[in-house]
Amino acid sequence: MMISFKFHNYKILDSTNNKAIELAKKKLHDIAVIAERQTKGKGRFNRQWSSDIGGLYMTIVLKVGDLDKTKYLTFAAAVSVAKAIRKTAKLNALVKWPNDVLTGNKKICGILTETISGRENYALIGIGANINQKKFPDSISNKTTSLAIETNKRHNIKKISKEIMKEFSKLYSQYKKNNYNKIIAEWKKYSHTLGRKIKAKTMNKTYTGKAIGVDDDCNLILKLNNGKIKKIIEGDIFTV
Ligand code: BT5
Repeated sequence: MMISFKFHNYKILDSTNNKAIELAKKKLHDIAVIAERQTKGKGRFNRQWSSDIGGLYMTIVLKVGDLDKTKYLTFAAAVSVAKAIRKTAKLNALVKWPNDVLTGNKKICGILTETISGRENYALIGIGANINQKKFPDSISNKTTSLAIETNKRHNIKKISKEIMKEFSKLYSQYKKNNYNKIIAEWKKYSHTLGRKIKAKTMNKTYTGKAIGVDDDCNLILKLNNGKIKKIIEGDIFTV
């Protein structure tokens, strides 16, 4: 059964993830929280997410079981965004490990998954996608793009959010049937990462090698320059 998500729309929020946490604590789920802009948009590791008007800022609230499995939801969200971009803007959107969507080698979307654990567990899947922005802060402008920059026209944010949720619903129904392999397979189909020479920066170390796969747990498998195989569990990657 495909579930449909109710949209909760706001003009401005500090972060749609924070609002999602608040609503999940009131036991709301199967909803998508959307803001037109954010004052404190967040990325992973306490980074900032540039959240001017023109972008899509959306957090999906799900009630989940095993929190170890939420990484599949991050993959599912990235694939959903890539598919929605391909459909609405006819661009070659690809997913980059672990939580990005790229077009033309530039970041157009990032995903931040947070969780609430307790008697009931929730996953908050935050999606930031650049739609109609024409400018970004200097610090990120050379590695960032938007649909408007790529296509030279404006796009309907609401329509794209619906398209993302349509794709996400399909993958989420696989998730609920424990068909994680289906999600991984879809992610691989749209992968920008696999087959590339990359540098992976983890908390403690940097590794250089070729991305030769993702395993069943969404970890990135690198073949290092010295021939050894290294599993990357968290961090950031850069093409070299
Ligand atoms: C991410 O983190 O890519 C996750 C971003 C998630 C944002 C959404 S918006 C809706 C929801 N509510 C929130 O508060 N967050 C989520 P990470 O992989 O750590 O990448 C963060 C880095 O991306 C920053 O340090 C910048 O270098 C860069 N960046 C910041 N704003 C950007 C933007 N609008 N577009 C592309 N790159 C950006």
